[in-house]
Amino acid sequence: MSTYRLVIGNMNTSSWSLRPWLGMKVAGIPFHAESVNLRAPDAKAQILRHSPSGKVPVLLHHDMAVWDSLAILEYLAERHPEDRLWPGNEKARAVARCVSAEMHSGFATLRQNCPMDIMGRPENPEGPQVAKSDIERILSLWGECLTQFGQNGPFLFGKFTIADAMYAPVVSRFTTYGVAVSPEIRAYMDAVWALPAMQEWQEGAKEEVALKSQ
Ligand SMILES: N[C@@H](CCC(=O)N[C@@H](CS)C(=O)NCC(=O)O)C(=O)O
Repeated sequence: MSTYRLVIGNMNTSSWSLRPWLGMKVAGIPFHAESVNLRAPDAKAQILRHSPSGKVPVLLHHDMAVWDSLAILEYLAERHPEDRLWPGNEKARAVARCVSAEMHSGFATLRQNCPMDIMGRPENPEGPQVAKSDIERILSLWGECLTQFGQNGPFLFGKFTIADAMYAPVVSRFTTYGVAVSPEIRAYMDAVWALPAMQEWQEGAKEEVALKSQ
């Protein structure tokens, strides 16, 4: 039985939850997912039972809680070195950490104006225009990673890594908001979107939205 419990938010909208969930699924690390409906009146109290920050995702493992998406992925990369969650090459690994940290701490304009909504369509069609400079920076860094490090597979560093998990919600946003991209970037986004784990997350989002409308 899995010893990991991952507490996540709504699959349709919780972009931070998608990151470790996808990383663990793609790496094949078994875990039990528990979700909190972030719109429930007692959501905060439910989350605080597990996560000292009052936010999801949180990974529960034995007697400890790891309560931040990137920290969870780092914790798993250390515990499962055989899964190579970071690139093996030192230079590629440093760049993968930079782009992951840049996503983690930045792009606030994109996050505010183009929130992840897998099943929805933008309420704010101006969002991509407002977030133009964040979008341009992401497209540029994706292009650089793919050109420099992406020779051995369809992902930013060839094989799927934490960097792809960190940007998966952006792939969703660019898809649903209809951001125009080059064929090279389109191929990258298609590879992320087509991952069986990404399909599973989308199915979960679909079921969640269908239940809400009943
Ligand atoms: N830096 C955190 C951010 C987590 C975060 O903002 N989570 C949102 C959901 S996507 C949340 O828990 N919101 C509930 C709240 O703030 O009450 C991480 O990477 O895990």
